Amino acid sequence: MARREIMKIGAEILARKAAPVEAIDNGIKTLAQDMVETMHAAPGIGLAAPQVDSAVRLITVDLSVGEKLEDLYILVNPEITAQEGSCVREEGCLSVPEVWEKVTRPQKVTVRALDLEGREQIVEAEDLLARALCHEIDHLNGTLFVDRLSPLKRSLIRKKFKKAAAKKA
Ligand code: K2U
Ligand code: ZN
Repeated sequence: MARREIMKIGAEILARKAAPVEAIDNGIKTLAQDMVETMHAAPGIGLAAPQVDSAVRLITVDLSVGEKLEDLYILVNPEITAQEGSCVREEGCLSVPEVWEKVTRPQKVTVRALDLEGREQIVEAEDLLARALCHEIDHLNGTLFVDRLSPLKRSLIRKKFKKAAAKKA
């Protein structure tokens, strides 16, 4: 178990479509455990593998942030198979520090995925759990929540981080 560095907006891997997990081997299981530890330490209620520099379709979600084991989801090759309704709520992202903006998302989603034992699981989610699942699956498709804001807001935010990165370089 080890925490991993969280990639920030501007990192190419965050804009790429992650590859499906072909075999749930020890590498994937170690990555999953490291993602759980990194998510809890952030703290966060979700994390996607590209955020820790691994371009594979693996996400972790835990609304209890480590308090309740039954709240932890480790989902391999997750897919949204149904969605319903719409709601707006402020979102943040561990890869876009200090930015909180309202994002419209489905109120309910059904997600089909494999668990680390390779068993298929169907997750019926609503409200914040639905939002976290959509937010993390977006990461697997190279979409950040800022890409769902108005073009003006999105360009202002991207420019701000580009300038900060240039200063650091
Ligand atoms: O993927 C990430 O960057 C972690 C996100 C996940 C998330 C964002 C907005 C709404 C749902 C999930 C967050 O940074 S985790 C931090 C957090 C904590 C409590 C409530 C919302 C977000
Ligand atoms: Zn995020």
